[in-house]
Amino acid sequence: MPRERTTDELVDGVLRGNRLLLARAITQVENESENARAILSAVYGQTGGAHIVGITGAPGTGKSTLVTALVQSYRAAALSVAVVAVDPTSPYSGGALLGDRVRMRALSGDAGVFVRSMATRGSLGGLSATTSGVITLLDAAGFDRILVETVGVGQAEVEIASAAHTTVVVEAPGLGDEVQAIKAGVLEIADILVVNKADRSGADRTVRALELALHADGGAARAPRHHGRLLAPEPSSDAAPADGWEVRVLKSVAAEGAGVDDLRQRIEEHHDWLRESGEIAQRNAHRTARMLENLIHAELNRRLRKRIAATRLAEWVEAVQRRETDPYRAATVILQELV
Ligand SMILES: Nc1nc2c(ncn2[C@@H]2O[C@H](COP(=O)(O)OP(=O)(O)OP(=O)(O)O)[C@@H](O)[C@H]2O)c(=O)[nH]1
Ligand SMILES: [Mg+2]
Repeated sequence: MPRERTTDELVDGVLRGNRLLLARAITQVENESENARAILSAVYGQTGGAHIVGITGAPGTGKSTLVTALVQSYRAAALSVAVVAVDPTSPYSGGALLGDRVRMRALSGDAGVFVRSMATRGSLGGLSATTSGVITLLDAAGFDRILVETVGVGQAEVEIASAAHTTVVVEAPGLGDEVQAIKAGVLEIADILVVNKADRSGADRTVRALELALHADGGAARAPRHHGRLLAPEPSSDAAPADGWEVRVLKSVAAEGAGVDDLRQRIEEHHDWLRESGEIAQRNAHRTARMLENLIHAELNRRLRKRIAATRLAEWVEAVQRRETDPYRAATVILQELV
């Protein structure tokens, strides 16, 4: 049995980038343990250095393969990188990535790489406080880039965009023919689109369909975006600001490493653009606001659960069943007693 580490030891270990202690601290955050909050609070002052990149998209589009290849590209560029896979269906240690075993083994002894799969989305569901806690730890540990892979199923895509500086949406050939199949929400959150599996037929059609959908709003895609929302109304339809970000559609064959360096470069361009345009401040404000909201929700939920147990909920249920009261009135009365 490894001995329990004190909060101070974990904080110190995280800040020194000690992998073992970092892993322990992450486990504490995942388990929402007693001292998780103290650890996060203590390291938070040392965060802000990492560029956080969300990689999202439909199941099986090749996100994990792409992330693995991206990690190598980052290492070749002498940048350290941490990977968080949220609710992975294909674990990095095996599964669909068996073909990459050799490459991953080459990475596993590398102090500049840290890979963590998270089997939980936290007690609230969604990409909530738990994931941003893990990102906080990795940031504090000094990684230059943090890649967060989530399977895009509606809400998860939007949430990753709130947690990341740059959002990459991964598509694969096969849906390009039907523009209606391209979810509008996906286009709204994407800073960069990638059509992976470009070795398959129909890749160019998918690229064109995406480009068409992107430009369907008369060039609005070139205006500064804040996760889909225009920051300010455009003065005129063809006057995209000089410092606007252009959402481009790239192609890759992640399984062969093709197009991966280009993708990394485009991510780096977005990183630079965020800083040069000042947009980084807005994204960080947005990230912080979401983080605060999530933390408050989580804490409120925890407190309410604890106190609702003491409200003799069963008695209220019976009273409603007997039609002595109704759920609407009951909820109001219970809440009044709680807060
Ligand atoms: N033909 C082809 N296959 C690929 C490519 N990239 C990945 N694959 C394969 O696609 C399958 C799914 O790859 P993953 O990387 O696990 O995809 P994923 O998006 O992470 O999947 P989930 O996490 O389950 O959503 C695997 O069998 C990969 O080998 C590619 O560029 N071309
Ligand atoms: Mg995956």
